[in-house]
Amino acid sequence: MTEPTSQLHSQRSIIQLGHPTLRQRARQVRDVRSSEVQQLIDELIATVEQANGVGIAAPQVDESYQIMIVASRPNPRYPFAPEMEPTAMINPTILARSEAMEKGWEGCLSVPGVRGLVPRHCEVTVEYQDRAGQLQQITLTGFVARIFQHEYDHFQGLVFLDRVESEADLLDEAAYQAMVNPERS
Ligand code: K3U
Ligand code: ZN
Repeated sequence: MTEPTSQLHSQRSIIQLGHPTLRQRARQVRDVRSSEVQQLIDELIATVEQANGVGIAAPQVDESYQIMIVASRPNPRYPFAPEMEPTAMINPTILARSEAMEKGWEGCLSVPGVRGLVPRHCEVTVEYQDRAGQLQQITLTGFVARIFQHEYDHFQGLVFLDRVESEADLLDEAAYQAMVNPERS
């Protein structure tokens, strides 16, 4: 029987808030097709899958490069989120942002135990290189746009807590789970 591809690649340790790399600006990737970059992409995919996340950015594994993985799937807060194969987006730029913004719940693998309501643009049009080095342009909406903006912030040295507008918009994990699954608490 063939194992899922991600299990053939090593996971990386995720650094936590307080580590200086999370506050640095990430560098552009020069050679997307190099074996080092391809290996880092595979490790990021293995890491986000193992952590049950919906996205990850390379600075979170202490690699200060503009590489993110977006891996949307439906979840209790976003039941209509699309199920996506983990997708690498390299050297992304935002070409357009919707005026409309929406607050939504976020977590971060580098900030365990805290959830926050974060205002994000409902729609973003982005350009990025895929893992083959090809330039792609796409308009993202809803939860996928939210994941993208969360990961893009990691390239600027920002975390979601920096965008939370009020303390009332923060919950610890237990309170968040009780809100999402009230019957289980
Ligand atoms: O919040 C998390 C989640 C997991 C499954 C469904 C819905 C939410 C896990 S934390 C997560 O996936 C972050 C990952 C990070 F920090 F490494 F980038 C991404 C994220 C979660 C929620 C909204 C936006 C981005
Ligand atoms: Zn994060």
